[in-house]
Amino acid sequence: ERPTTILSGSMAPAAVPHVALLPSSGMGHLTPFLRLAAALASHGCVITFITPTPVVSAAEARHVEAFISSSPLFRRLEFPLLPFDVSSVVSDDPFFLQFERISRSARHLGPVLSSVSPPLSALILDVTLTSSILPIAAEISLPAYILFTSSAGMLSLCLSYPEIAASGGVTIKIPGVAEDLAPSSLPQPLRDPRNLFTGQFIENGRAMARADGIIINTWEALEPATLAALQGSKAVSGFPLVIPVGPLLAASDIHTAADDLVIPWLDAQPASSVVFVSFGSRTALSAEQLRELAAGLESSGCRFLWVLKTKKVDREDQEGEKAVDELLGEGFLQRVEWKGKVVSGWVDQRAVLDHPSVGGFVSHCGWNSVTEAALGGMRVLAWPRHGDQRINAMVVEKSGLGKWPSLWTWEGDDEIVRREEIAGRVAELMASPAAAAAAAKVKEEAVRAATAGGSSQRQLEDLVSRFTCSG
Ligand code: UDP
Ligand code: G50
Repeated sequence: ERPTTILSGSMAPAAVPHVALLPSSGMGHLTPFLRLAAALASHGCVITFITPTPVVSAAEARHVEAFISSSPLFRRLEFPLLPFDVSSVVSDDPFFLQFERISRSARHLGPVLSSVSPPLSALILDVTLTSSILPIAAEISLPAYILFTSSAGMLSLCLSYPEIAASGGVTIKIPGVAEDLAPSSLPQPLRDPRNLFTGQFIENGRAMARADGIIINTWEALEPATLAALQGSKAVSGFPLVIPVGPLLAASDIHTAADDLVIPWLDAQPASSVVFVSFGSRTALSAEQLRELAAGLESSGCRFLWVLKTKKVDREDQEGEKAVDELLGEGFLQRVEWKGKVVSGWVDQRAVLDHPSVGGFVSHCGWNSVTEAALGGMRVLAWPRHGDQRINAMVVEKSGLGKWPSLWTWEGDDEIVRREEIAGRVAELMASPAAAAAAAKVKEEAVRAATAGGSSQRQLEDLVSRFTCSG
């Protein structure tokens, strides 16, 4: 079958690549897929966006909906999932369970992909689905690319981990990252070999070599040593191509009620005076840690905007003001009213990071947040909490985007980070012109990579031309 043709500006027939995108679950995974879809469409691709249903969070449902209706180049394809008995696996993480549920429904995806019209040129799948979905694409001879949703540092770990686990993990050598990584920087679930995530991670790490390429939302100037190490191993036969296309730019913005509270408040604050505090879409701090953070922000002397999350999945996340006050300490909201804002619910983080009143970012270092901070030129105080975030925090520190107090605890540790520590580090970040200048330099490089002629734009063009050849 031949790809459809259109007449280009020069009247020569050109193939229109038709690409199917398959995200897994969680906003951290959905977001780069939406951004990649927009980037591919701007390079002339038609996109079929596959949604495994039901989705886990309300935010995912909303964002897919808004995205699909934003352009006729985007088509939506629902992939209904088989029922899945969660009692058969070791994990209580709703997102890991969804990775597994999608994987166990994989055999129904082949016929769906074959029936799409016009025929597909390629499939781009989420890294968490690698071992289950690559064989399905291979069966129907469909070129398959992985979208790796985290840093190149984390990709290097993911590719190295099967061997590290097999050898008992005495030294944890991660090419381009660390000669001997501290075990405490590995994602927490990997400590338990029976954990659902651990099995998936090892199988996906092994299977990745069979992909036609690994697309990643990073860029040469942000992770030069790691990308060089990864791309250098192309010499090893069978090692897949690593394609850095970042920073991926926003696809479509969703405006929410929380934004209506936040943006006018920011408008009224002095330039670069506000520290933005957020731990992403799926990280809730313990009640004790929340109180300590509140007290730390209060005594830092800085203005702050804090997105408060008390539950992992947003559908459960609606706290009234009274509950928040009890949680953060009696009278807190009233005392800080003149300089601090606490919001619960979704705020448009990109709009916040681009706001001139915001001068710093306390971040959990989810990879999307790191790339957004880089594009906003926003200095970061890294406070990783879970999973890949310590590896990402190493990138933040090494690139100059921010600082990581590596002794600060994360999920699963007994100790919490005390208010004096938090206050000191926040005040230091906000008072440092050197930190602001270093972050501004990271922004310059990020913008250059994403601009016409930049390294990531060239990678995208190459990728699209590969779709056209193999479609
Ligand atoms: N995000 C947002 N508003 C919120 C929470 C999150 O816009 O209130 C966005 C954030 O900008 C990022 C994504 O959701 O693009 C979260 O992905 P990330 O990788 O930073 O962290 P995760 O949520 O997966 O831990
Ligand atoms: C969630 C998490 C930890 C974590 C990741 C999460 C990653 C890293 C990439 O999404 O994204 C990755 C995840 C799963 C997999 C392979 C690679 O099987 O809590 O590290």
